[in-house]
Amino acid sequence: TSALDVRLPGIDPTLYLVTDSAQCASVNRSVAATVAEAVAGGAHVVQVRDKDVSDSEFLALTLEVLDAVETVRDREGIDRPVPVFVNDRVPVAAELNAAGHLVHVHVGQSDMGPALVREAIGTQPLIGLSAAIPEEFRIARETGVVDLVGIGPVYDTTTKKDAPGGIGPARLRDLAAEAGIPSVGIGGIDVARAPELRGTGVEGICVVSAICLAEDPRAAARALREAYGA
Ligand code: TZP
Ligand code: MG
Repeated sequence: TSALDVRLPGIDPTLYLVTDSAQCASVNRSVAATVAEAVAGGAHVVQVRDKDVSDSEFLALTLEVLDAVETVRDREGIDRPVPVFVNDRVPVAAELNAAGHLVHVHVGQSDMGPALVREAIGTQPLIGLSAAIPEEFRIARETGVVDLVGIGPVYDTTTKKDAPGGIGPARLRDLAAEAGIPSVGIGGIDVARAPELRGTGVEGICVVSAICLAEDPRAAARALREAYGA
């Protein structure tokens, strides 16, 4: 049994969509509609990320996304679970889970630490963590509570304003090999670059603008999966 099966049972992390509300709005499409189309096209992990709204607005947005995911899974006959992560916002995740939803939590290095997140949300939800250097992976492994790491930025990106420069596919390969936890690459990934990430050892690719800004997010998701070779 691989680390993938243990950490992410039944889940297909090949293509992971992180939402950006402003990018979706700029192409006159809701976040939920973008998610629905992307899931139909093969993005089978979703993260709701919005740094610019209140917790109550974020909660409402996450409920819309959860509903969109379940509706599209039904309609398209997608049997695998499509986990929905929230970025940071641990209290929102705890509230949703207490209400009977299942949402997962992704945190960055300057957010609540994974062990505290685990205490707050219990054993069932998945925990994702952004990591970029071996020391961060070591700590993530030692806590024993991190299910998925996001490695990046792989390429330069303008989506995350404070992001450092891209580490490149070779460095991604080194980090993925050392991670000891299932990983995805994020940052500046598009259809043109996805082929460079084949064989780097990550379980999948994670994108924001390549789907949120796409004219047709379903076609974009399909094209990304194909370009990545999955
Ligand atoms: N974390 C590292 S890079 C990034 C985040 C949230 C943004 C990636 O966005 P894009 O548009 O796929 O480059
Ligand atoms: Mg954060």
